Amino acid sequence: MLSPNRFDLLCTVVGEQENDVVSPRKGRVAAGGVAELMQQLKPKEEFQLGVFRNSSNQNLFADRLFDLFDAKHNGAIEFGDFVRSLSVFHPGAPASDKTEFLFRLYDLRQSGYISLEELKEMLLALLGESDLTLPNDTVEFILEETMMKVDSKGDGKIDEEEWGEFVKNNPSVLKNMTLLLD
Ligand SMILES: [Ca+2]
Ligand SMILES: [Ca+2]
Repeated sequence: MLSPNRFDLLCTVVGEQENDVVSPRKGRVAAGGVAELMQQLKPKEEFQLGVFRNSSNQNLFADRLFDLFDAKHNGAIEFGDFVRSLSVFHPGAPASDKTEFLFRLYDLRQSGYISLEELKEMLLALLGESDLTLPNDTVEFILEETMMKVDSKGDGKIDEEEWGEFVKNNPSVLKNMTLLLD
């Protein structure tokens, strides 16, 4: 089950690194919390998590990210798991790891494939991130185009193999999967 405040939990690891398990705290933490967190962990370097540009529309990503980071699925992220999960965002992490991580991120309902509906939710979340407003039919057009491009087997959903092919041909998709050093 996803909980809307799970990202807050994730961010509480700041300043609690000596504790093994992340504990809840009050108030919302901006998606940029991960960036802040990285600054805490590596004070000399400024990290930015490309997925999260602003704080208002991150819930979808945040919930799903929490789930992916929560290796033991016990509603808490242990510090070691957290660091291991974050390593996939390292610029030097293998593209195949990033590709797989993104697939799992987009497969919101963990059905093993990305449906048109999931694609839409992600697109709308991304548009929200960038404060871009598009008319509905433009959104539908982008979705259909994307699905057509990625869904090489033509069954209306994206499996992991199709996703891998698509990313290989469109490496810019992984752009958001790298922590940018300023
Ligand atoms: Ca799915
Ligand atoms: Ca397909």
